[in-house]
Amino acid sequence: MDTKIGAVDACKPASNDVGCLPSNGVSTVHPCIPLNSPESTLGRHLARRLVQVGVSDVFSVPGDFNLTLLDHLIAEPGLNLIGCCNELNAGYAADGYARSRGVGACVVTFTVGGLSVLNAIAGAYSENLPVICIVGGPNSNDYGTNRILHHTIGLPDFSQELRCFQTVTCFQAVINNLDDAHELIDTAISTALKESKPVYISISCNLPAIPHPTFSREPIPFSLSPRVSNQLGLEAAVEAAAEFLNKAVKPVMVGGPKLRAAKACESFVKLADASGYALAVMPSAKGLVPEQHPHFIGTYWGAVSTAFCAEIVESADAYLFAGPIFNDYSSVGYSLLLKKEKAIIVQPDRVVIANGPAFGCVLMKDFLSELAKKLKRNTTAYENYHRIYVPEGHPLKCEPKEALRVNVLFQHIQKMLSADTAVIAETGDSWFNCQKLKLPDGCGYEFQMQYGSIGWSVGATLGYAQAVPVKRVIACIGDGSFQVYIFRHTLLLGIRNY
Ligand SMILES: Cc1ncc(C[n+]2csc(CCOP(=O)(O)OP(=O)(O)O)c2C)c(N)n1
Repeated sequence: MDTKIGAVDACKPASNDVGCLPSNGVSTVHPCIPLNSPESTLGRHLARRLVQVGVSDVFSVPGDFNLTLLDHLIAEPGLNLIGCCNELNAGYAADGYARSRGVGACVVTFTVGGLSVLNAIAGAYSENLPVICIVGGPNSNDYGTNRILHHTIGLPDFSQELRCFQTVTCFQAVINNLDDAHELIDTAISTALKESKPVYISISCNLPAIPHPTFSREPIPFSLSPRVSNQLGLEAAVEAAAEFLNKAVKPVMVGGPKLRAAKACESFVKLADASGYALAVMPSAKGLVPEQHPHFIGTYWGAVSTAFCAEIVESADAYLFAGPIFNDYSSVGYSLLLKKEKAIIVQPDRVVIANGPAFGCVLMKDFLSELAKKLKRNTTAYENYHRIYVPEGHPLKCEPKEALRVNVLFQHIQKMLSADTAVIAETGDSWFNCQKLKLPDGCGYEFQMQYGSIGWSVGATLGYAQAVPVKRVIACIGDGSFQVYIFRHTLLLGIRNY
């Protein structure tokens, strides 16, 4: 019998398909079928769907298992394929892209690519970013055959990559059958958008070009049913919160990093406008709360807050935190002087009032908007801040021939900032230096405070800049973190030259 095992090249000239079986194989659909109906294919469907949800750039690294898929993505006029030198960079670029566009995508190859992009996907999970991670997977005919594939650790087990992604994505679609491919792709994409988390889509390498009736027409435009609050829960939560806050003498409000995933930045500002409350931001939410707001009192970060901010927040008799994450960093080693009985904690779909009631199925943006209508105006906390605030001294000027100091450098960076710029701050000293920048209205600000993976910012800068070409992106990166990128970059260039 002429069965070739792992015949990667067997049908390459005809179809570009990887690892496809010779004609005597067990396949029910011949993987090398001519592409006679390019419109009705899985590859085309995925390409159209990406465009429909707002992805116009896909970050990718080619490999044996995704070549046919990439051909279909390239063929889509609305998609721009950006080749990256390494999967980790592609994942970071998709992360940066999602921060600006609301969704990002990357395409890598089976296991060698998948395990390489995994760290970036974990980072996107920690930052609540919908990144669609697409992996070219094993030939559908190889499932269940006990074959060993290249680019794996050499065991006849195709689930290793999937198992790794299960812990860092909110949905996994393994597409090795055309019958349910349409449904799985749509479910994966909508879950990413609904949950604001990354998803994993593995597509068998032999399937993207095969016509199938489920793709026989232009996809119905993508639509997501909006999430809605439980109306009774919303009313009860607003009533309880208004009662709690209206009897406070000097209430404040503090924005947290989940404001973005909850799509509640605007309603948070509206609440500040209506209530007159002093407005602070957690360090991890820098860029999500307007620092030029008339009631802005700075960054609340416990003992390392900006001047006079902690005094006002911690002495308030009521504080509303919208979307906080209290981890070891943002809580300065769990040393915040906050009391649960004084706090209203608003999460993307839940409100907890002091030690008392919790209200589920209440969306943050609905809650903040409704609460704005019920609060008595109270500017006491802001007035107290204004009374004690002493403007910061200006950093010393640089003497002629003096070595450049970081504070002088950042004085220059500060002057470059406007609504037409965005700052990307890498983990390390850049985090702390960039925290001190005063962001003008409309100036973007991105960093990875929860995951803190060095090297993230270079890829993320590529993705962010690609998503908003009109903005000038200023990336602040320590040399150590930059070397992580350089190493990944030059290593590959070296191999290419060789
Ligand atoms: C992937 C990863 N590995 C290790 C670390 C731990 N770490 C945090 S900062 C840092 C050094 C960064 O050096 P540099 O970029 O020069 O930062 P700076 O000196 O500006 O703080 C390391 C290794 C990390 N955050 N992420």
